[in-house]
Amino acid sequence: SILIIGACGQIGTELTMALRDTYGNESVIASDIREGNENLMDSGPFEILDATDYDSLEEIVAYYEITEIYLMAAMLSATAEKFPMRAWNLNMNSLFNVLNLAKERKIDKIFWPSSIAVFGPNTPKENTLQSTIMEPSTVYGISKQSGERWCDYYFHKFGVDVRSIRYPGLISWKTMPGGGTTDYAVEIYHKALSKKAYTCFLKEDTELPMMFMDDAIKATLQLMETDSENVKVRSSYNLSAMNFTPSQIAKSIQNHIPDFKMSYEPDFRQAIADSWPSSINDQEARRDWGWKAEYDLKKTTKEMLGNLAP
Ligand code: VAH
Repeated sequence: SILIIGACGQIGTELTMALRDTYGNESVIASDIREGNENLMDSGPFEILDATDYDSLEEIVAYYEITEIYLMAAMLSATAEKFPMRAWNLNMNSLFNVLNLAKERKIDKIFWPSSIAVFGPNTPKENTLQSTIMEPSTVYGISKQSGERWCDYYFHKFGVDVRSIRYPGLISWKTMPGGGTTDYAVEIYHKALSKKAYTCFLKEDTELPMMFMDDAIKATLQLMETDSENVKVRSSYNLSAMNFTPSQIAKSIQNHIPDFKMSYEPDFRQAIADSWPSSINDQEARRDWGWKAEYDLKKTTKEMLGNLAP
């Protein structure tokens, strides 16, 4: 069966539902440091789990006969800048726990999320390649770059079947935004509907790679379901869907809510966003396991407003 660690997070919540739809509720065990929404809690097994606690994790793996783990627990970029050592401890020790379970052959397969945050200020910003200069300048980015190196090492050294995706900023409506620099692109829809106005913490021309959650979930399942020999990248795959600026997303909202007002008050998160690329080249994901994005900004705005509208 499958265990999701961090099942109550932005990706975890939707990944749990998608995996339960695909493999059946009882075969997908959700776990997190705290309880989640009733939909997630009522639809299948749930365990309170601290992802850094190896013994508790090992117990759950044995009890539920877990064969695959999706490790979605992490501290995101903005929060990690406030608590560097807590972020490093959570992001790295949770990964070592899962990699070592696989090394001991206690589980067969792992999914671990990386991020465009692995790229840094001197990475070429347009059409950023799979393999390029990577000097991340955020705690979160450093932990994701380091995690990628360990995934690649455990695959080559111990044959651990760990697979990973460098997610762009993710946009979804089923959970509230939590600590991400790209989360302005989630908050904006809530505020557009509740206040017809949003004060953005990034400058209007800050172009970032973004993706609607349905595409991110589709890619995750596609990568995990493809044959192991198709997975040529064992650090983490670049993945791309769209890239836009705060002013562009504001305009797409104004197509639905004409009197929506956008204002700008950049804060500490501007420096984080400025260190990341504007667009990503994902030719390897297309080549190796048939990746193709479906949602552009127009479709994303329609979906977000449609699902969030009272
Ligand atoms: C963050 N949403 O903002 C995450 C993501 C690329 C950004 O890693 O930290």
